Amino acid sequence: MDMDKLRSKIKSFTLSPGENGRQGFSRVLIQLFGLLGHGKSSFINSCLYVWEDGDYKNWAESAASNEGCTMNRLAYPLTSHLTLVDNRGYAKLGSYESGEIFAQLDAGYHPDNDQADFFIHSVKTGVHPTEADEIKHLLHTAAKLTGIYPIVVLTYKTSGSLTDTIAAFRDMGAEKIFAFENYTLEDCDKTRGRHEEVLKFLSEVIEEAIFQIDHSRDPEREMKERKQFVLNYVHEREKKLQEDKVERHKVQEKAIKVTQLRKEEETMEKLRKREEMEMEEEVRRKQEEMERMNLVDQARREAEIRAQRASKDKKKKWYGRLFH
Ligand SMILES: Nc1nc2c(ncn2[C@@H]2O[C@H](COP(=O)(O)OP(=O)(O)O)[C@@H](O)[C@H]2O)c(=O)[nH]1
Ligand SMILES: [Mg+2]
Repeated sequence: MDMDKLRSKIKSFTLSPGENGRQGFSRVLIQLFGLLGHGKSSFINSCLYVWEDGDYKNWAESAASNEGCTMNRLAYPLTSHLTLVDNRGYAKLGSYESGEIFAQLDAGYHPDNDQADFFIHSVKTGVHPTEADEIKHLLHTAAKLTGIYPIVVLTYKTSGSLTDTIAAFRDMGAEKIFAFENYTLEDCDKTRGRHEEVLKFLSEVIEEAIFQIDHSRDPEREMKERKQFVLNYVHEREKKLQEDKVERHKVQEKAIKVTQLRKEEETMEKLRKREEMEMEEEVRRKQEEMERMNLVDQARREAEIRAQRASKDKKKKWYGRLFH
């Protein structure tokens, strides 16, 4: 389909042919979730830029630093039936963040609320293996929650290994993967490839939305199930956080006890060593004392012998003189 046809398809997209046609849904929200700085706002800018086909503007306030990044959800209507939503970005992806995402997705669900939410996971090309598990969990849960298989938007198309990233997301079960080099303030020269890719993405969302809404059987029941799911998820997450806290506390206490025990052992060892040294000192002193006494004894005996000898000599001299 050429670009003009794609444009008119998006422009003429509507969901409510009758009172309860399309199950009462008339608007589609394209909700972007993902980590901070992964290009969600720039992607919205790219969509608006392509759609308006005028000058590039920083509508969604894309920012190079975290400070300027999107902190809450803001809606950007594209047509009266198609709205892009920039959600708060996350610094990391864990069960806490996933829980928030599910709660935000759920907040939009209501049969009286005429909108159908679309979960779009926006991620920089090049997924780190450690992130893969949490992303997989997020995609699967979002699919269960929305009844729509998440669409993955890869940004920074030319900066990472695109084939590997696409393969990784296919492994995670993502059906629709779009790769973009976003238009940014620094790089906004219109290219046919980028314009076409954005229009294809929007057209695909429309197709998917029509299919899903037509095939959802009982929106009232599904809504209840989703609400229940989010409640359970949040409850389980809180429980897990609490358990982790208790576990951390136990580990800390154990570490403190081990340190105390080690200190006590060290003190005992020092005491034992000191006693040993004192005993050795005592033995040494006693030996010296004995040696000293032996020497005194010896000297005394030698003096006696000398005295005896002297007295014998004296006697000899005396007898000698007497009998001469
Ligand atoms: N090279 C390149 N830069 C991008 C791309 N997408 C976003 N950026 C830049 O990355 C930074 C963060 O983008 P931003 O859209 O604010 O991310 P967000 O936090 O997910 O909304 C900005 O400086 C953008 O100009 C892309 O596809 N390619
Ligand atoms: Mg942003």
